[in-house]
Amino acid sequence: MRLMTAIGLMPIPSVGLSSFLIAVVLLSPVRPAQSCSPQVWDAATDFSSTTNPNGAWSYGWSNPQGTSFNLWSGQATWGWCTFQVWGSGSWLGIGKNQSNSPLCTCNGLTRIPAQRIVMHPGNYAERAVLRWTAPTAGAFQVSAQFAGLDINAPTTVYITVSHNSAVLWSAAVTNSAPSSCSIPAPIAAAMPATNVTVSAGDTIDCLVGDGGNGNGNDSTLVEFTISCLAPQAPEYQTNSFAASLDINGVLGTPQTPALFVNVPFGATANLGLLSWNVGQPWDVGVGLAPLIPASAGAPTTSSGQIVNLNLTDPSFSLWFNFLLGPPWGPTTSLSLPFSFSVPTSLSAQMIVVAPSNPSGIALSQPVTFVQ
Ligand SMILES: [Ca+2]
Repeated sequence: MRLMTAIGLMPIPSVGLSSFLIAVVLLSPVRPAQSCSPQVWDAATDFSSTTNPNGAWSYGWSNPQGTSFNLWSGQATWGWCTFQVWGSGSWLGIGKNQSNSPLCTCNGLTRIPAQRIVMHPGNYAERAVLRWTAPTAGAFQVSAQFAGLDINAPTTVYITVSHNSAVLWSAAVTNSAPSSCSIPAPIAAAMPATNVTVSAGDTIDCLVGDGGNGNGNDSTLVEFTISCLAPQAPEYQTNSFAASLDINGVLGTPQTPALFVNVPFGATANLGLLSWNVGQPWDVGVGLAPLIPASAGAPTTSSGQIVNLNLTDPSFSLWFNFLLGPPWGPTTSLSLPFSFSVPTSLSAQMIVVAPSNPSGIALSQPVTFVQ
């Protein structure tokens, strides 16, 4: 009840600002370097014949224009090969020779190197699509190369590598594999290493189309590699089990905070607070000013946590005058319904003492609520 009152009468107890600032600054002037994990996604090395999507990789197909994406849900055996591919039994599909020897007996006409991926367009000009979905925002480098794998006639395909709907590179592949299976197919087209800045969830696709002359003899070797150059540094703090705050369960991301705008007057929302640090001091900071992203100067702790509230905002306050209220608990979570009857704009972020954290504190995500 006290907390509900606190929310309803915001801003609540003032002060605490100076000590809060001191704590943050003393505990952490340095922002940790960002690193990538994993560093490299190699379509052949990562390939799965049983899972789709498979981590960042998805195996699918598109319409002839290359403007759609359909995820394969099942596997089939190509009539001219003995190994399974993602497909439906026609020529359209994606597979990998998972043996350590070249596959030389696919209808006697196709040479698939050991541990390499082969893609084939469809009978109705559908394109085979190998898709990578960015797990995080940042800068990545895309590399690809291709070769024809049929020996009775040149492979004739058209390759497109795209970032979302934007084409990064395209080329025709028109060559054949050597008749001797022990000789690798020569690379016919190579995409220069290309740096791309992506947002989390962006897609980078490799599409193999039939080249406009049908899909006969169009087996294509595909080497497709994406390397992380630098992940985008987080701009906003996210929740953890040590400190979690949300409104109606909505979570932000490292690049996008949880925002509630144009909330109807009188509408009831729910403030959720959670921490496993029962018995520890805690607090909630509240202010009317907009959030500050890390790149705009938000203080950051030694463990990389970001104080997104504007601590210099005159309206900034803390519920318990900076950790001076009752300790957190005895339950690990609180659910507090609230509503406003007058136009209100506020941002909030939770802080909990966390002895196991190098900075000594845990911060929740910031949330902004605007009526
Ligand atoms: Ca063709």
